[in-house]
Amino acid sequence: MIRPVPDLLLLLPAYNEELRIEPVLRDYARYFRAEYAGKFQMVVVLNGCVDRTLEVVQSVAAEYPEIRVLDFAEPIGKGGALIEGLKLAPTTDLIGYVDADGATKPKAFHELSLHCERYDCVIGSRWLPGSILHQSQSTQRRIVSRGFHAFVQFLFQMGIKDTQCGAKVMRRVAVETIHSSLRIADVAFDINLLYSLKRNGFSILEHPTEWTDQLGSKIKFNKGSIGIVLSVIRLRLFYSPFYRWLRLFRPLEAWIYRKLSAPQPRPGPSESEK
Ligand SMILES: Nc1nc2c(ncn2[C@@H]2O[C@H](COP(=O)(O)OP(=O)(O)O)[C@@H](O)[C@H]2O)c(=O)[nH]1
Ligand SMILES: [Mg+2]
Repeated sequence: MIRPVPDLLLLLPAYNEELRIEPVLRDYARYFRAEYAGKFQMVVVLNGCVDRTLEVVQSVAAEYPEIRVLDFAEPIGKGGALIEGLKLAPTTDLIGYVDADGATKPKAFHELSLHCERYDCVIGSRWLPGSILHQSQSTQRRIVSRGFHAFVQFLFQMGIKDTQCGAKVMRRVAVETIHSSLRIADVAFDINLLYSLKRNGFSILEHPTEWTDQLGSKIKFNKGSIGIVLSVIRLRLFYSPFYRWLRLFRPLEAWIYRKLSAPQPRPGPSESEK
């Protein structure tokens, strides 16, 4: 049962964000203190930062007890960081994530969370009528992004226009149910998450959101984006009836991933299911 005002836990995956994260943490903490009657917590999930992000987050957290930090040494990528953060689902009612660069403002995230009253998962969308996009992406990035979504739609048929928006929020039970099937650490993590939710019968609302493109992307498109395309194909194969016949090719798969320097999640229960 969700309380009248559910507990809300927000994850912020962050990699070398010393220059962008401080105002974002302050904005969120102040906004939710003023506007949210339930318990609100923020957990910043770092891995392998080579700048002062950890110190910056710790100094803001000293002022705002609702902020905590998790720091992993391994190069687990944004997806790997979120897989770790989502393990906190049992400690809250709703759990979500946003980018640490302030692309999603606190009010926009709050609005998404309100729809969890009726849906198991609510995702921000930059491609639905009603969405507001500030400082639009370059034409080249837009084309790549739309091409990628057409490819994802072709393979997974989820009918979701924007799988990659960095703002998503879910009910605890949905995350607890699907957590063991999260295995993709790179940018295809979001597709892994959404497809697992759909397969398990959870409802997903794609809701128009306000998004501000920020300069200074930290996402590494390893070796000409081949990594992410392979991840998407691998994910599709995983859910296909042929997957167990492909066991023979696992060493080849591991070799390709090493060559592409693609991030891998931390080993955990999900690994044993592979
Ligand atoms: N923990 C962690 N966070 C990451 C990693 N790579 C990117 N991020 C975070 O993921 C979010 C999205 O990255 P961003 O650079 O804004 O990507 P873009 O705007 O989509 O190109 C930001 O909060 C980044 O700091 C990573 O390897 N580990
Ligand atoms: Mg960004």
